[in-house]
Amino acid sequence: MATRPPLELPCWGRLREHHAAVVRRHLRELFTEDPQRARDLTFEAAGWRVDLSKHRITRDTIQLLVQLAEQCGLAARREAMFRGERINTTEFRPVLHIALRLPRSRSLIVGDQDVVPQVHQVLDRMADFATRVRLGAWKGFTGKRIRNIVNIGIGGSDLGPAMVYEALQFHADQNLRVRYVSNVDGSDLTLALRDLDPAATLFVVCSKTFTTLETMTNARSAREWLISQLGSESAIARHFVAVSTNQAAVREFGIAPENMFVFWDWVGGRYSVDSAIGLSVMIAIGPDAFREFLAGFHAMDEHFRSAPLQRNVPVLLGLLAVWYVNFFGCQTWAVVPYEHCLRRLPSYLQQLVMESNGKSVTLQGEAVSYATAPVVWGEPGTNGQHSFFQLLHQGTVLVPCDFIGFCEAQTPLQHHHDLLIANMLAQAEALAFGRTAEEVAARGVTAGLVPHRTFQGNRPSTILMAPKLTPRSLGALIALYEHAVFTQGVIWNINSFDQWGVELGKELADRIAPELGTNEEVQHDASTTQWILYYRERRARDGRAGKPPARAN
Ligand code: G6Q
Repeated sequence: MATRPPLELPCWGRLREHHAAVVRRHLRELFTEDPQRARDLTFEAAGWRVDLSKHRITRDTIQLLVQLAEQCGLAARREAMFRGERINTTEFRPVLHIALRLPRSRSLIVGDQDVVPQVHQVLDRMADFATRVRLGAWKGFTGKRIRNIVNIGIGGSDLGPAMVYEALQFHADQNLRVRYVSNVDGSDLTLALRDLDPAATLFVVCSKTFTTLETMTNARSAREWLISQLGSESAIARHFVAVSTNQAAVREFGIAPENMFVFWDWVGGRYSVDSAIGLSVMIAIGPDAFREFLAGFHAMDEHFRSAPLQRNVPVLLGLLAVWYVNFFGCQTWAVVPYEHCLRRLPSYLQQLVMESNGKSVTLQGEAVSYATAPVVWGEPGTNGQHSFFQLLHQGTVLVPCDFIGFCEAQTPLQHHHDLLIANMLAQAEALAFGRTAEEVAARGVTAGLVPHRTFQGNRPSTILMAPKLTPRSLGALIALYEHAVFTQGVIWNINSFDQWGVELGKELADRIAPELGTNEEVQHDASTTQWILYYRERRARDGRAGKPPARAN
């Protein structure tokens, strides 16, 4: 475990000096000087081929970054995670999403218990339930077959399954409609339900704590909708299942233990799509495909645990973020999947990276003196090319990009796929090599326009490709990012597994919610008070002063 801030480690200084030299180099030169560069800086892991050659690095950079990882104790911290030590030190918990994808034959003893049989027991129950829903053996209250699945959850209990469901649409049962409701904004639930037949609708309420304001509010409104439509409280048993760690709260909500799927406090919300939180995905794609999804994660876990650091793809991706954030001063990172079905991946990774590593206090509780997680953002290609790529190519900020693509199309429209991949490769090429003023002029561009049409290049990107978007390749991709995030957290000496930064806003919302529906005096800052009074007045004037909003818990 790093006991010294990374800045005080010997190789941080060496990286600084090295950066001063590298920053003056252009990717054009680096490629010209080193004909093996593309081959040698392309790595393989769990079915993914990852090209780092268009990064502003040399072989020395990799060596120095790997030394940094060694000096920060990455290998020991990684082992501590895989062994189930309580590395989430502010919540006193192990971090064991890797256990969720261990094969049945393995064991992992935490405390005095082997967690692997527990994981597989839940997976088996999920598989049994998912199969019954898929085959129509699980019927609604009126005897109708379930056709609609509505997942209610937020944050880690929504983004994972929602992203994966969209990603695996071509693997999903087309007779099922699967929707995700997360926002406490009533529009979300209303729009999700307005064309659904309640008698054919199953709600999967996902909440680790089963106390989250948004999820419980949506779940209660969904329950009211169902009861009012089907005319009986008894309908709940056939139309609601829960995924949670909080058995008591699930029972209190009215969902019987046999309709509940558990997971454990050692699974962080944003690391939970491979737990029972993925139930809606399993119903959509089937248990076998879901097990393939887990196998993909596991293959990447094995690579992360055993590959030498200098060829360890998640480690290298994690270290590259450190390189750009701490040495180049990059503040953002773009993720651009060239695959329509991965359109929610940027949002998913936003949470994974920013909630995990958006921290400014070290594990020891001291303020960090260096930058941590970048802002992650992105949109699918090619759409992004027609909006923000201008800035990527000619703007004043340096934004490293991850381009993600697949060799095989998911549809018979092969020419679309060729165009898609051509665009991905073209963007990476254009970013890296640009077009010089001389090249522009040589193309006959008038002198006045030359500066406008010049591309500096030297803008870094990673190309990640797998043969096809499958449950397996998707699982491996998610695990790749999970472990890259882990690596960054180790270097930055922060706890990647808590999220105290979301608490204050929740607490204040809990206080403000009932204040909106009363006339009592409120005590906030002048601005917040002014808005509460303004909203109250409008609410009363427009005759919307119904019952005051309930407290979250
Ligand atoms: C993820 C976070 C957060 C969490 C949501 C939902 O790592 O902890 O996004 O998943 O706040 O929490 P519940 O699952 O408890 O409703």
